[in-house]
Amino acid sequence: MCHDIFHTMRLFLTLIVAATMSAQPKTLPVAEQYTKYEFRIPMRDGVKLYTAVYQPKDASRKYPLLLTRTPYSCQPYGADRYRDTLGPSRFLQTTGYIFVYQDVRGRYRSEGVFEQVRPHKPVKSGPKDFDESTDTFDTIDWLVKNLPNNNGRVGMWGISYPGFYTSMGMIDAHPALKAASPQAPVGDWFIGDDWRHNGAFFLAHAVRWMYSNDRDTQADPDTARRNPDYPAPDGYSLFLKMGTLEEINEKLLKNSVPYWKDLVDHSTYDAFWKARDVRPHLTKLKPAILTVGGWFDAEDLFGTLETYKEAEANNPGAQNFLVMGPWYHGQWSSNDGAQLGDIRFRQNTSLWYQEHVEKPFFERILRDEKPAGLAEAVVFETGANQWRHLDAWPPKEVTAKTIHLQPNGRLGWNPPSRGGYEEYVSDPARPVPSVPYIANTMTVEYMLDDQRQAATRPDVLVFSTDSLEEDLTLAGPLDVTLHVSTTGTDSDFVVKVIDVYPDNFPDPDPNPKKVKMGGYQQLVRGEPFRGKFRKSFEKPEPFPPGQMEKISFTMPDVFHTFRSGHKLMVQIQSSWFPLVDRNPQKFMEIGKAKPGDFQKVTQRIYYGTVGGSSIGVRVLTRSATK
Ligand code: PG9
Repeated sequence: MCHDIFHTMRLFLTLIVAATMSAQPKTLPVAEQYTKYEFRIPMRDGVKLYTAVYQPKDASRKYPLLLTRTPYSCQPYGADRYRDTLGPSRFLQTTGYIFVYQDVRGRYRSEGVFEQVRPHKPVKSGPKDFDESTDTFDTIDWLVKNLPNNNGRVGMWGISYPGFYTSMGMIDAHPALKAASPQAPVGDWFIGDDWRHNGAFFLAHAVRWMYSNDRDTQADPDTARRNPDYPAPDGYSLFLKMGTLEEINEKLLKNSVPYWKDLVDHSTYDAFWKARDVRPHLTKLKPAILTVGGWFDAEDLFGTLETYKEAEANNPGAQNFLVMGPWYHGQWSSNDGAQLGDIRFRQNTSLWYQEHVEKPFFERILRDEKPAGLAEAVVFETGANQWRHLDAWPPKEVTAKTIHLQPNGRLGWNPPSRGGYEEYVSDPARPVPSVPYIANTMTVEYMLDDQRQAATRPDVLVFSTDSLEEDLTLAGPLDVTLHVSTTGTDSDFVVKVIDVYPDNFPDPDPNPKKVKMGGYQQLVRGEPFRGKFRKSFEKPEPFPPGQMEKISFTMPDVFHTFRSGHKLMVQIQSSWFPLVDRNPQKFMEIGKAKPGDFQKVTQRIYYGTVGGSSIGVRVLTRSATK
């Protein structure tokens, strides 16, 4: 009965939302509303940074500033050449801000030397010592002292790499920086962001990004995004044929990308990665913070959640907010957010966020000088397709429960009464494809793609519940415990949590891709773990062949409702290619592996009362959802 009322309310709410679908506001062409100026702003060591300023033409009032610092170029260059749009959304563009874009040190038109994710220096060696935090400070100081009609209040925003620069700007911030919105910021590159997840190397992403971005942009100022010269559209066979990381570097990147070597050579969690871990520096933060990210962000989901979490833990009483939508990397600023891959959200989630969360955040703090007036966490509940306004993330109203692997491919809330294992052969010559279609880069939708093809493979273990009798909402991180053995000395273990749609689930209408949604296996969360790091990310250890070993790791938070009639499925496999590089399954420096090092092994995944395998989840109690 209770469930029925909830269902009816949900329907009613959905109708209201549909009736008030957010739409883009009308904007004037940028050059009609703004005048562009270019400056070279001096930093404390004398280096000058190129800065483009778009100043509202209407000089009858004062405006706050919105600053973005980027390594990707402030194009177009030239005082008479204007960007097509300004700021993170048209809602802010029409409202009127002084929009500022800056090339970071060493990129494009800025002087100095660039360093990828320049480590923060908590202690400076002298008054001229700099990092990204001081470059932001010096820039803001110059802007508020020199730009006419500014109201002395600055906001900062940036998506992805610019999100990292926003995080850096929040540290030891200039007093004029009142509001900061790191969006998809990097947190830690070995544990969960772009390049490595639990030590496993994100091959397809690294190849594409490195080629496009790791070059001397001062000498070669071309701002166009490039792709490596992929000789074939099918990344699976292309990368497989190339075989080793050395070959891929040679053939695709032509040995031309210095940063590739850093990524591959730093194969453990060493000083290189630790110096780039943003999290320890997120203390004593003064600006109000709005961290924004997507549940299906293939690049920086980890960094987003960790940035919010660290800012919350280390800065009691700070205005610190989290927004998580059903988005790919940056989708909240690039399209209406009504759909991702085959999954539809039944509303314009991006536009709604821009209008009802992002704009009020900056407006209230920078113009009205009021608290942001937002819920602590504005989070989209996937599966149920609703925004929720919560007073904590993860929500307080959760019950910790454990989903256990059981015999005969079953999942249950209790450990099985008898122990045992499931077995598969992992063959690096036939790795499990990471997507069920042809692609040579990491695709934006891989994190919610259909897993039906993977489920048919003999090297993918499948465990599932029965059809659920009522909705099940998971809110928070997923804690994986596996007991495994391998006949090799190293191996990856990929764990995927999947929402299985009922067989009679309707297809979309229109249905241009002719997708069949009945029985769809939507990935909700999946992560690889490189087995040699099971005891330490700093000191990898070989597996003793054939011996049971424990692996435990945490997968980034989800907020997903498995609707009644759906099933919860877990798939386990030892490759995910070419998303993740192939593990030779032999304990060694994988960057130096030769074709003959890759070996077939037999894996066992154990279930049981002791030494079983399970996923720890937080189940939301219904009264929590408003
Ligand atoms: N996620 C990408 C990135 C961030 C930081 C460093 C390097 C890459 C990006 O899209 O910018």
